[in-house]
Amino acid sequence: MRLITIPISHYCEKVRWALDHLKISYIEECHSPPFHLLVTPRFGGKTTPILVTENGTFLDSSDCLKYLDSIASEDSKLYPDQVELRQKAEELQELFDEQLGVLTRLWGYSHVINNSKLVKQAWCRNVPWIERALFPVVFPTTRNLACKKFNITPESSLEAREKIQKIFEQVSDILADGRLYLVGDKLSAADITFAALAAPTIAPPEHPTKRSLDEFPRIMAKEINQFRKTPAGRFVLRLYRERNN
Ligand SMILES: N[C@@H](CCC(=O)N[C@@H](CS)C(=O)NCC(=O)O)C(=O)O
Repeated sequence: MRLITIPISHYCEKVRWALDHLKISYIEECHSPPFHLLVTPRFGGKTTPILVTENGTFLDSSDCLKYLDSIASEDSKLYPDQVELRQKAEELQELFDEQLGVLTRLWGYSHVINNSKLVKQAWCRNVPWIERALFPVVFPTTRNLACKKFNITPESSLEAREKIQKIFEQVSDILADGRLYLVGDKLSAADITFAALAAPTIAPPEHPTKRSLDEFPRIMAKEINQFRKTPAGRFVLRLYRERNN
């Protein structure tokens, strides 16, 4: 399988996690914005992740997980068997995909988008040398486009933070009865989706970016610490510790 990514993308991280969890071997092809746009249309898409398989190409992270589930062995399914539980997992996944992922991206970028050093580290990990070399040339325009596209402003960042806190509260409430996973008694697509899409606000030490908290701007690190202290934040830290074990 081939996984086409913008490596920092948390939607890509979600699919990477599912592949690793299922112990499926794959090649990750990393691109930095805007160079992904030279690659994704070849597969009929625009955004990343794109998963290329012998049974077809999947252009959305949840479609990738559903495909991976369909080929997973009975004991390592990503979605619960039981209809009600599966429905719950899909509902949570949709909430995280449609809201949490969009909000954490906005919040994360609002803290770093004007810092070309941090953005370069984030965008250029494992990408072809030519994309890395052209980063200084494309960064100003790409940054402006990203700010416009994701509506990154101080006000929207504050609003995003509040909405993320609300979703964290929802997740903390689900976990309040002491359960280990959001749905059912083992790791499911709902957990992977939550942890991967929440990761920009938690910066788990085991995350593939291997960022430590002192590399982030001070205010961002302070807010990450606040997110980490919530039950939902501690859940993300635990799932990352257990990842690949
Ligand atoms: N719903 C999509 C969202 C994917 C997405 O937004 N990917 C972003 C990276 S975080 C992307 O590739 N953006 C580049 C672009 O819009 O050109 C999914 O779950 O796969």
